[in-house]
Amino acid sequence: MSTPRTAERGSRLSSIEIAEFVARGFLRFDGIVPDELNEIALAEMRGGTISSGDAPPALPRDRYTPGTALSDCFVDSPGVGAVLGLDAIRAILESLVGPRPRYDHHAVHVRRAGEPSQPLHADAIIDTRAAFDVQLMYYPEAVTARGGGTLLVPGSHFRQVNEQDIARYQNLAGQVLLDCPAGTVLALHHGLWHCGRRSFGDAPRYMFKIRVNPSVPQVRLWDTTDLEDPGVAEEVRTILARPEPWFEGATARLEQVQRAALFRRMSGDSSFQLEYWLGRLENQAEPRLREILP
Ligand SMILES: O=C(O)CCC(=O)C(=O)O
Repeated sequence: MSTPRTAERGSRLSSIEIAEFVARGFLRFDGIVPDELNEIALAEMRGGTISSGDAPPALPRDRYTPGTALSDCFVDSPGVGAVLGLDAIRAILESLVGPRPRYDHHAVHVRRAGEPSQPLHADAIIDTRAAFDVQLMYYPEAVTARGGGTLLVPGSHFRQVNEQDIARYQNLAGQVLLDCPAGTVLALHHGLWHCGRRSFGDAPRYMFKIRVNPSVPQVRLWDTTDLEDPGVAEEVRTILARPEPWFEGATARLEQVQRAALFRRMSGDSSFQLEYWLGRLENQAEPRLREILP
């Protein structure tokens, strides 16, 4: 998986990174959070000052109403709150969901030693919106694939499912089992299939997850200046057309249509498509037929 660089400087994402997000449904930022913050955030998670939004809150401040401005959440937290306030993290969110994202929910996911695998799932229910939410997954400690690394199925985000309806799938070609340094953050499209995998480690693994909603139309929110470069525009198309190993032959076209439609919405380029897959679906013969029929 690539490690995008632009957000690490606190600047908005590039078109290549957005194309990766559209195609694969997630971006990965290795070690983007500095060690000092990782230590404080880990202590908050271990100590329960940052707890799961679903569980009785350790502190009243650790529960927020969905729709609250993210900037009003975790303001007293020197760990997780400071992570969310990092320029790099704000730049990622700004590029994907825009300024002033809204809090949806959060959870601290702990994978205990020997804990079996979670069923494969997508969060929430079948969601047919054109807008998308982003889920950040933040790992304050290094994670190994065998030590409870999260499993992701790249490119699965357009396969809209109801939560654990996909639980019967154990392994898919091209799946990613996370293995990452401390301070890594993933940014996921809300539809991405994932699960906490069995932990063969001997210590609990902590991960802070937060879902945010956009408060503006998700159009040209990233640094789009590079789209003027024909080389970048070509690379974007290549990424959007690239199949994942679990696509079966011509099935790839189904994903390409969805990717083209999402990139079209996000770029504001109403003529964008990959080959003619989207255009053919949009072709309305009736007006032309009316011209030639009596
Ligand atoms: O613990 C993990 O690695 C993933 C957990 C998760 O994201 C979930 O339960 O929705």
